[in-house]
Amino acid sequence: MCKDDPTMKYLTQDQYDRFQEEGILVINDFLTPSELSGAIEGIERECLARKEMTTDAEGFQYERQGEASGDPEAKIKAGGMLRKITGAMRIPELKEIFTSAKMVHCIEDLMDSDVYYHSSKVMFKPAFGGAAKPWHQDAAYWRQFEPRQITTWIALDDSTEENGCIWAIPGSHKLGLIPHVGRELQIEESRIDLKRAVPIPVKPGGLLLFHSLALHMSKKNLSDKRRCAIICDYDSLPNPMLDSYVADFADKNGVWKLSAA
Ligand SMILES: O=C(O)CCC(=O)C(=O)O
Repeated sequence: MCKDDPTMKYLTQDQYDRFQEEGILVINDFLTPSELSGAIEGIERECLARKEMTTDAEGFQYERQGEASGDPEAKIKAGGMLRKITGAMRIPELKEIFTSAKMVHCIEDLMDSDVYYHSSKVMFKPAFGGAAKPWHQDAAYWRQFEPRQITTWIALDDSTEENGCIWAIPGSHKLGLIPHVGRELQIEESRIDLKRAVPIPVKPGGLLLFHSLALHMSKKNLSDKRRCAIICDYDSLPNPMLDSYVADFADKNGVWKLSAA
């Protein structure tokens, strides 16, 4: 497939072609050093403001006992060991990044359409036991919508095989939606050609993009280094966003259209 369009705003033709072919793309040094340090400070500030919390609340979720940590009934692993924050867009430093002209231009290039906000989160993957995220396609969580979203995943730490970087199967976005099972909504490994799985290490500030049908996972973090990432999902259709924390930005239908500044 070829876009061959001189109006591309952020990506090169080669990056565009690679994304269409593989459904994944890494862009190194996407964040400036000050965006990177600002994002970390913003997240630390939000965590500090909730340091007395001991149960999941306000979109802050703790790591739980169990391999995939997706069971809200399971015991929390250790005090203060956060797994994720949903609605990351509410953190001003992250909103700056998620709505920046370079980000919106990048997504516009890939979608070739308007860009709408869908959802966002921080994934901490803490040291000494951050849980695995089993094989899945993001579109499985959003079955009410056509699978035309793109996920952006930005490393805040050095994301390596040791601390649980993302693994993906290039080209798997062409397979359509595969059945997902279980509480965590995951794909049984017997359905996956695991020989084609590749690790995708990303340096701090690097951006990993994937199509909402691209198969991906991350392993448990048994290392002594945190592997934190910020994630924002964008839609190419005017679907209502899945984020109550920034509802003020939406129109009366819950749709937030992002436009490049
Ligand atoms: O950051 C990770 O380890 C996995 C994130 C992910 O795939 C998801 O939340 O859908």
